[in-house]
Amino acid sequence: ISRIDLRGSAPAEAASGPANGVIDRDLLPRAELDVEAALAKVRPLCEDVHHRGTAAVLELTERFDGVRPEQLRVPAEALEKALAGLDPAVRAALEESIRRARIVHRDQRRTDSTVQVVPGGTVTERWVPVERVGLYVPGGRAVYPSSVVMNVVPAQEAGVGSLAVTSPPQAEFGGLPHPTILAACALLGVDEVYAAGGAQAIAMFAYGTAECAPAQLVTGPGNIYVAAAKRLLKGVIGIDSEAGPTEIAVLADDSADAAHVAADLISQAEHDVVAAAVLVTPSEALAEAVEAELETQVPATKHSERIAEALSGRQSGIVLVDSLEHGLAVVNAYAAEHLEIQTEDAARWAARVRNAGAVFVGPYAPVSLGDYAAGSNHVLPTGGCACHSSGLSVQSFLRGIHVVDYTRDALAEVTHHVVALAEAEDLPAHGAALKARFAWNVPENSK
Ligand code: HSO
Ligand code: ZN
Repeated sequence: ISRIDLRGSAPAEAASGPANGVIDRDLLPRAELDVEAALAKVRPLCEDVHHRGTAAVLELTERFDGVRPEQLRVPAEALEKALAGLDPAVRAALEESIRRARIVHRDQRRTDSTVQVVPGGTVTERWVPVERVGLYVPGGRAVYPSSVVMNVVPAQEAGVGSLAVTSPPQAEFGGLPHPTILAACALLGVDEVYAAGGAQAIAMFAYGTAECAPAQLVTGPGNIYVAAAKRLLKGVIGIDSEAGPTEIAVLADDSADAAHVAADLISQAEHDVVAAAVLVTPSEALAEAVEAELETQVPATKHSERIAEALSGRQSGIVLVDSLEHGLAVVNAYAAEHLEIQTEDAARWAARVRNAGAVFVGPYAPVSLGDYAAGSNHVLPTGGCACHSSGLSVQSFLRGIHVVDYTRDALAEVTHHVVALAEAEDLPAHGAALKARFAWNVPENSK
């Protein structure tokens, strides 16, 4: 893991002002993903699915996943069988994960609210769930039943009526998606599951096929082709934010346990060779201790090669800062997907974090807890997007509809203002639509 020494560069304003303006983000480690390049490859595939439907999805699946599922829709018996075959400890853990996620997400539900703007004039905000959602679940190396939970629970708690899951078929499982994915779907009560992956699966949800009705929204992480297909088809279908490689940032001082900090950095580096693990600290002693811990811990982990590559990549590093105040400005500028605060008075520092997908406070809230069983969601903005976006929540599956209700008198009272603005925009017909209602009795001030 490399060191990036920002000491001596603490901006004087860092304490008060927003951090983004004062820290140069380019100095901080970060991976780049070239989704644009994948767009050209993905376009013809999506068009093919648009025109030929199921036949195209099956052919493309065979080409890219090396197996042709017997049918696109996973039969109910296969879901039941997968659940029956699930390791009891994994089943119990998934159930607890689902239970906690439901507690948190149920609380996110919004209630409709009506505001009386003027006597006789109200605006109601009505929260309406998206009708049908498609959820993409990756196959291959990253088989994450926990991500099925994190996507399905908020959709269900939002009241989405129809929910379908798709995941690439696996040759070793007879052309079905991975059995733990199927079991997680069964546990969550999702019975509509497809054996399709890649760009063709996104196109299937966007355009619909004879077997799969089109969805209004698709969520869930995927590889670069999935990301490209989402970018291409957004407009035809709503998408969640693009999920990039996982990131962990840790803001720590001398009070942190170096072994735990190292273990947490390793935990997210385990995802991917391009995963980012960043420690931000004013303590040279901690930096050294964490380096030493990494040296002993990394070789002992199962995926040591992948982890070593992620930690030595330019997206990872130990950033030395002048003070925790400087460190706070740095992590705010970085806007990590996951941010751990392992300092004295951790809650106080955490309260001052402005940009992060999720914040983990103190020594007993490691990111892995949030990945599986905190109740929080683990689908979070990456790549610095945490400065403008939020993680997946019930809100992601709702639309707020303004319902405008005015009486005759309330409309009459404001007509002259609408007419004035309409005229200023050279759109007199807009004003006329109001005036027409008062043809026999135009209020004095709206002529
Ligand atoms: N850390 C990942 C989520 C995950 N971890 C799934 C384990 N399984 C992105 O937040
Ligand atoms: Zn993780």
